[in-house]
Amino acid sequence: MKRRNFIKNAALTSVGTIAGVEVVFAHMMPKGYVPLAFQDPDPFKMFNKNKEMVVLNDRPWNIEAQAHLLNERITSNQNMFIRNNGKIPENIDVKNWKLVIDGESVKAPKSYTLAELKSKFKQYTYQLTLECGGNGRSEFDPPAKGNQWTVGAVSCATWTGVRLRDVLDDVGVKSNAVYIGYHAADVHLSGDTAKEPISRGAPMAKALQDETLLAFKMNGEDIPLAHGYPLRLVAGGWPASVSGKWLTGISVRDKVHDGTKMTGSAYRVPCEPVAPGDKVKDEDMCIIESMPVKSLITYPKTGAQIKEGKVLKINGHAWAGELEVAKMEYSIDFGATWNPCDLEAPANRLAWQHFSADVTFPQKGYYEVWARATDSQNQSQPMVLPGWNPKGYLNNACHRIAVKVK
Ligand SMILES: Nc1nc2c(c(=O)[nH]1)N[C@H]1C(S)=C(S)[C@@H](COP(=O)(O)O)O[C@H]1N2
Ligand SMILES: [Mo]
Repeated sequence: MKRRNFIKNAALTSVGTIAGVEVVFAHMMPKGYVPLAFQDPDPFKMFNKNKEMVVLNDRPWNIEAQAHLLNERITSNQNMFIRNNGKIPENIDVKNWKLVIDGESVKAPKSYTLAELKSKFKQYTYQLTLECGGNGRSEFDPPAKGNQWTVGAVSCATWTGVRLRDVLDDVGVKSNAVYIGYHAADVHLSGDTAKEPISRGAPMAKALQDETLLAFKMNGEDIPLAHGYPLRLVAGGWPASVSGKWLTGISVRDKVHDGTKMTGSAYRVPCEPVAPGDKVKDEDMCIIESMPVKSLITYPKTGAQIKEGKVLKINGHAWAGELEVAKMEYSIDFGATWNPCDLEAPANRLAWQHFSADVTFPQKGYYEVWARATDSQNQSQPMVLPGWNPKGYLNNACHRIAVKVK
């Protein structure tokens, strides 16, 4: 934030105007004073976020939750992380908003207004888990560049919209279709309108799933601006980067989509495991698809204290990309023994699942409660950091909280 204030100050002292208007008492302004008109907006107010959310970057905006903020069964806007690659679009004209479906593998391009999408196709609502591929990156050693997410780049809101499949059916897709790629209205940080900040996508099989939506509502209301108003692609269970915000286009491709952040090393991990710190060639990096099994203790907060002999109720959520979570356990002895948690079924496919347990402790002292989920293919979360990779993706290590019994 300082960087921009500095630039604006420098401009002000040389010009003596704000937005084309003379600053009459410019000579009276204390040295180093930042005029209100130039002060950075409060992101918590601007985005309607909980004050306990953590800002990782302001250019572009990247804001994460803390574990205890994610205790709600359905994530509300105020506790939902923001991950932007470019600048949020301004002056959105909803009436004239168009979604263009094009690409090598459509019979003929077609476009829809929001009103047409809403009236022409059946609407569906699903609760969908969206986790950033880089969630947990801060733990990697050697460190990986990028936003240093801890545990809070995950959400599970309800999304209402029409099925991408139904819209593609209406357009007419050729049999050589391989992939879809999205295009959006956000602006590249350079301001260059010829560049896209991000344009990712998914194979046809994912695009055609029942739960893959072109959504216009989040938790029953218009999608908040930061989360993709007025239209968003939502593909639960995959890296959230597939879920394009401010959606203006879908290209049906006859090859793997090659938009911004689909190629090189972006959202890719080594196809074969590598040693920490190894250099990996781009051609040896594979696109991340379904996210791995993971869980989060959302109650109580780490550092909780209870009286000796009392039961500690813990709860949280678990998710497993395309799969279901089959088993949830906790440990109070650093993973030596595990006890079962109660685990609920998901609200629908690709929604996270709630777990809870009554934890008792043998005596006074310091404990850690570790939580471990196992998916329907018998894959469990690792207790410590999993496979190191150059960009710091897919850290699904067990979440843990500290507890003091007094
Ligand atoms: N148009 C557009 N869509 C986007 C992004 C973006 O920068 N621009 N970021 C992606 C990434 S990397 C993530 S993790 C999610 C974040 O969604 P959220 O900000 O609604 O939580 O949006 C994805 N969709
Ligand atoms: Mo992301």
